[in-house]
Amino acid sequence: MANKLEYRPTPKEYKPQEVFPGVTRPTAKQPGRIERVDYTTSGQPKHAYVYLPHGYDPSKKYDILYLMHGGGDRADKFLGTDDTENEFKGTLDHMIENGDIRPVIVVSPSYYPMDVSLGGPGSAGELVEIFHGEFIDDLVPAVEGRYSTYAASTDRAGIKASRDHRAFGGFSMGACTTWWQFIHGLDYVATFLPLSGDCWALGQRAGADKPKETAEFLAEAVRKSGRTKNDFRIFAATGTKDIAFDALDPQVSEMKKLTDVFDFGETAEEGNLHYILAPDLEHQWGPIWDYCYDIMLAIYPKN
Ligand code: FER
Repeated sequence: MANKLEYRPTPKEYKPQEVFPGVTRPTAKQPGRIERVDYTTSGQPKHAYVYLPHGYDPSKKYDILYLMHGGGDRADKFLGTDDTENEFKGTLDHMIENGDIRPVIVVSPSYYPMDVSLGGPGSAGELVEIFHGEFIDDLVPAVEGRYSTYAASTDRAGIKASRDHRAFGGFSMGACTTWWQFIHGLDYVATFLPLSGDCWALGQRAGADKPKETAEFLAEAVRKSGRTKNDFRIFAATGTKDIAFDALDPQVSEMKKLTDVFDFGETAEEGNLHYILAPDLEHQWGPIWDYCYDIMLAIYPKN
């Protein structure tokens, strides 16, 4: 019987270590690298940061995980850049170096326009709702056209055929983006990581106000897509002191009841709906990186 999926903090030795008083450095011996990918969406210049594992080999195929930041953040938030130290990037390096997971590509985009003077929708709530269009039309072609994933082509057919090797997640408004991606883009992504954020399809914080209706809306999106319960996996996570707890927790409880679509599993191998609830943790990046560590262990075991 596989282990129950539950909160475990990132190992201390995976985090940047102090080398001089007040100075920390990443410690992996074989670090991956971060590259910036530029693309255009609706005439607007955009970029995303891409983590390539150490020894990245374009003749091999890699699973890919897209991770979206929260409200007010930028594309460099999840992974940092090649010039900035980032705790989660160091954790990825260690996980891959130690063989905890297989090498994967991780992408950190943004739903914000880079140049706000060009106009377009403004609020995070509006931007996360439409991001799924940019994802399929512009971001995935830019990234997966340049790096070697399971997408044999980056037209819709190629992205659809490789969906089992593509995951999308995010923190807070990035979780909101993830639920929208689930609603509109099940054909292109198979694994979803909504971290500390509820689904706003029926209004802001509808997970709190309308949990039953929100769960039903998500179930109906699956039924309409023609996909079945074996075609996707959700790994949701939050902390009991997180501001998203009061919204995400009731939403997940209601989703568990809709058993024609959602199948709650205690371990990563059972079911399609998973939920990590961390005692006392708040709406912060440290816990989010821990949830990513826990979930990546579950979804990218070394073959
Ligand atoms: C949530 C709690 C908080 C959530 C989003 C937030 C999408 C965003 C907060 C912020 O950007 O300040 O459940 O769900």
